[in-house]
Amino acid sequence: MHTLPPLPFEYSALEPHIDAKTMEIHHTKHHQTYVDKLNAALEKHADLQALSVVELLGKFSSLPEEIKTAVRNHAGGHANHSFFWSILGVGTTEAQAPTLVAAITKTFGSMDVFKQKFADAAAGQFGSGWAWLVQKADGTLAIYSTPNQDSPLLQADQPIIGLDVWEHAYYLKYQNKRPDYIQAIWQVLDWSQVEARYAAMVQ
Ligand code: MN3
Repeated sequence: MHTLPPLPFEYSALEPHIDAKTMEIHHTKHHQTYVDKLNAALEKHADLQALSVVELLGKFSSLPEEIKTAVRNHAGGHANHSFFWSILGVGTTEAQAPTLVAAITKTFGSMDVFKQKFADAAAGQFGSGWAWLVQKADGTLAIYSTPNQDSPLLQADQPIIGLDVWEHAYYLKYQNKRPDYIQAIWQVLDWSQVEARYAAMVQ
């Protein structure tokens, strides 16, 4: 059975950038629902129940047709949210991500250009979805958005930074002002965590 991972911080930890009520509902209601629906989808597939969501998404094309949509949405939702919580936190700076900042600067020209391209991807995602910085299989970095709960793992890309742009992630505080919420990510990103992820990828 898949279970809801505890948040690595208090619901209020990201105030005022992301409010406690949003974090509580997002974690205990939205994320929990993906976990529950994934477990329901795997009920009749005992051979798949021991796989992690990363493993499930990694072998997506070989999964039984009747559970593909549920895995795409709910293993995707579970993986995306678990990832998202893990890279959030206050009190770090870009200086704590030297390997990643060097790679971003080399790829996109500067951190400012990178942040603008990431914001453009997040703002440009029509309807619900996510914005991502990923490492592709060839080792290059890329920015894109995905609809719904589609995970970069579906195309064998490794997420480094992700931002949930579903309205449930920001509507209580930001209402229709998605661009303001997008800018808040730079106040609540745990650079030491994303550095650790990226450093492990490029070793
Ligand atoms: Mn969400």
